[in-house]
Amino acid sequence: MADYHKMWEDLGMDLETHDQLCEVLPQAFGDVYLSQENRPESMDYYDFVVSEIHGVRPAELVEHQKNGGKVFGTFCVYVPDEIVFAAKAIATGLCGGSQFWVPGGEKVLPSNTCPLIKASVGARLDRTCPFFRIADMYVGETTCDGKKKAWEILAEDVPVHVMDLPQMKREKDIKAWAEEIKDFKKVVEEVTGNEVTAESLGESIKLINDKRRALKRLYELRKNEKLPISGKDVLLISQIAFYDDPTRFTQMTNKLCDELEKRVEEGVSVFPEGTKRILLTGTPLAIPNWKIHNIIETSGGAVVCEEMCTGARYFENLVDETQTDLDGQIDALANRYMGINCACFTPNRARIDDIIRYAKEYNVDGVIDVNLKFCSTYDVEGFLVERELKKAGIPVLGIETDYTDSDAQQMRTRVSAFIEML
Ligand code: BJ8
Repeated sequence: MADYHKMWEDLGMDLETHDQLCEVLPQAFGDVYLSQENRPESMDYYDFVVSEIHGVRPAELVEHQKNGGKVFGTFCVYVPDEIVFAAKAIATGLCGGSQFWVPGGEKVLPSNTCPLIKASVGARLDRTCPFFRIADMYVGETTCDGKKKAWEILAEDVPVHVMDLPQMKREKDIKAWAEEIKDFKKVVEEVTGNEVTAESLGESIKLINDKRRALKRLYELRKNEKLPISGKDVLLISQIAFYDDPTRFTQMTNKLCDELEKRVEEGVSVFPEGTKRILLTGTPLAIPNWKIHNIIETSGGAVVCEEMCTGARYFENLVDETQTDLDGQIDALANRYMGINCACFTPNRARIDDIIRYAKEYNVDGVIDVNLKFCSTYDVEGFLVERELKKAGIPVLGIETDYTDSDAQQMRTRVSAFIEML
């Protein structure tokens, strides 16, 4: 990896602690990823991005700032990146998926807080992630209670704009979300000094839709009986989608899909025959949280679809590209984003319908409902999800976990027993 210490120092990072993270990540990545056999060649690109995760992309963001551009950090798939890109700014995901950042978060948050929130707050306050240092503004949202309160703590250290996400999906809620998007547009315009026009918004709608189309194309390939790519690799791609330059990401993902289509034609599979097909549902798996995929795929299973924010919720449904004026475009954004089915909504039957539909489309043998500890919305919803899946005759296993490895052995035992039973 190239030496980025100067950039990290300029970003005010805690270099000593950060070096510890840089030491463990390549080992973890090697163990989980590079040990796989017969990976598609085009995975080289994503491997490179991960090997330089705190270098290459942060350097591009810093360059963008040097040229007068702004960077917005986001934590949730309801926040419309289109508005940010339409103001010539860059949006980047900021969710933390490593235990490394959790103790930092626990300095200010109760320990019985979801690890995703603790890691995100820890990454900021401990100054150990360049993305968290670079963002000029964080964009929070009123999804779960833990996040809502975490914004107040983060706002003492960095400018935060919070979007008020409705928790129901009535007509008036969709209108309210359109109003929130309008307010967000104003904030972005003020921070960047650039106006969002119908033309620039039209372009960014197309830009982000193209990324969604590429991801959808990738997922379609996983419907094949012979799987041309592992679930682990697709997870990595989904995680990188939140950080990477959207144009380049789309191009590289389409290139990968070309290779995978050839594999499908030639009948190449990365799994032996008889491998059980698993659908994952639940809370997001922020980078570098690869635990559940790794356990499944080294226990006789293959992950073929994720009904998660690091998965189908991120790319399903396009924004209507036919609108030509700002009001129409913002309504189109509100409609598309309010179509996401997060457990913070009530009721949320559409999520269960999605899971059952995916289970059929991807021809799965079983579903694993995997949720982060202390995430009460997904935990409570898990009861309904699991009951409805059983009713539909789909085997399901519920797992609650965090970012530590302390439960890995126990998880492996449960996952293996589940897969054997399928
Ligand atoms: S749309 S899932 S990205 S809120 S932080 S809710 S795990 S207790 S992340 Fe999320 Fe948006 Fe919904 Fe998706 Fe639970 Fe943790 Fe809250 Fe979480």
